[in-house]
Amino acid sequence: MASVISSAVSIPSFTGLKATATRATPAATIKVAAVSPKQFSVKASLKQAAIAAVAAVSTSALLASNALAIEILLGANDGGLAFEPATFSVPAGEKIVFKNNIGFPHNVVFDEDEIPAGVDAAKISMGDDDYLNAGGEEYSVTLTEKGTYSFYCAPHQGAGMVGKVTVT
Ligand SMILES: [Cu+2]
Repeated sequence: MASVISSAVSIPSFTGLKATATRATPAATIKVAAVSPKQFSVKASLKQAAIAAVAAVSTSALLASNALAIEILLGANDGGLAFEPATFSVPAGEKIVFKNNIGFPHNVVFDEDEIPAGVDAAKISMGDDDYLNAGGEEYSVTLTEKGTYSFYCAPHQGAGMVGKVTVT
């Protein structure tokens, strides 16, 4: 009995817990008759706690994978030197993830003259000389002031790699 309880409580992972729960259930069924009702209720509540823990783990994993964020590709899929999409909207506070796709190095620099008043362009931009050099590298920024923001990729601004985000 004790071994069933301790293994059910100290499960390291969701997968491991599922496996243990499968094993523990028949054991509990067999041993119910041998233990007092009081012992059984303690065990049952521990099992319920373990089940609740599983629910909490799977819920947080789900939230992590669905975390509010918009992804902008650096370099269009057709090979163009562009943000994709180049124009988009996000709610204030939603993370914007710029992800290296094609044609890097790229970077993300907000135009200090085309962002809402009071926003510090340096705080939301990569440095002019900071680049995302490898595929899949990301730069994330969260904008909290509503308004429109223009940005560009310093190496490719002349080639038209510019964008605009509206924070709503
Ligand atoms: Cu670029």
